[in-house]
Amino acid sequence: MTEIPEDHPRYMSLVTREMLVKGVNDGITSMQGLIAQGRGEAFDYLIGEKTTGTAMRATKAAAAMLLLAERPVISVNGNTAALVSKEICELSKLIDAPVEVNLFHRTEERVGKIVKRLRSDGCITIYGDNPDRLIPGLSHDRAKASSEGIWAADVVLVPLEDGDRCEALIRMGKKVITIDLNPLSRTSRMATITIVDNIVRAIPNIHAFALEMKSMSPMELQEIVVEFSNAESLSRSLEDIAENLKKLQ
Ligand code: PTJ
Repeated sequence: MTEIPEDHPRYMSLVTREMLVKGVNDGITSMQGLIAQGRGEAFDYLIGEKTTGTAMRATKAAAAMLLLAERPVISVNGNTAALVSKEICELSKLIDAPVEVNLFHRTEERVGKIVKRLRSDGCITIYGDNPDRLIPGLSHDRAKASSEGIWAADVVLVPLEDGDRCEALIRMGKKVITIDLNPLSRTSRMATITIVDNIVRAIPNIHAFALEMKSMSPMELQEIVVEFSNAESLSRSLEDIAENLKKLQ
């Protein structure tokens, strides 16, 4: 890993890059994952590399939806595992949600390595290495799911998701929460709740909200969810970008 000086103005962004390069070298992240990160970085730059108020409100609604869920599941791909494996395991324990490894560019070897990483980072129930169902309407390995995991879930947290699979999960009647820096992506538009933020900031924020709201009544949580509109939140995210750009002119 290249050592990044802590006083570099874009320290976090550069460290994130290094984590993904390490993910590729460790056989966890796909090469395509580096390209996906590049696109994410461009949008992160546009939103100012910080969590906006809009993203914070979406994060709060997501935490409320996860706390209300009967069978929440956290889907993990190669980028998520490289960037926030420990944080995912902490969230999984807090909200009592199993994790499922689900890859777009699936190889059994990579699934195995991600499962191993998640286990060593403290995840307890991990699905994905033995899928026994296929999500209807999806050709391709990304349709593979576990009957005890994503297949049976009512709410799925799927960071950095593929638009088609997000749509297929919604068609199955599931609620989908995604984290995607691109407010224009198909996934962002299809999801029930989109958090337009970097996954390295968003997962700890979901954890903090879930911890704070754990003692709220189902009615209070429901109110937070009902007040949230994904379409409005996405259009606010675009306004955030426009305002940030104006400041830079
Ligand atoms: O590990 P695999 O095989 O499942 O593959 C994972 C990737 C991410 C390569 C795959 O799902 C893919 O190709 O995704 P896309 O279609 O490129 O979508 C990724 C989305 O995530 C894009 O809209 C990016 O802007 C966004 N993104 C990238 N990095 C981050 C991000 N969003 C939040 N935080 C990031 N760090």
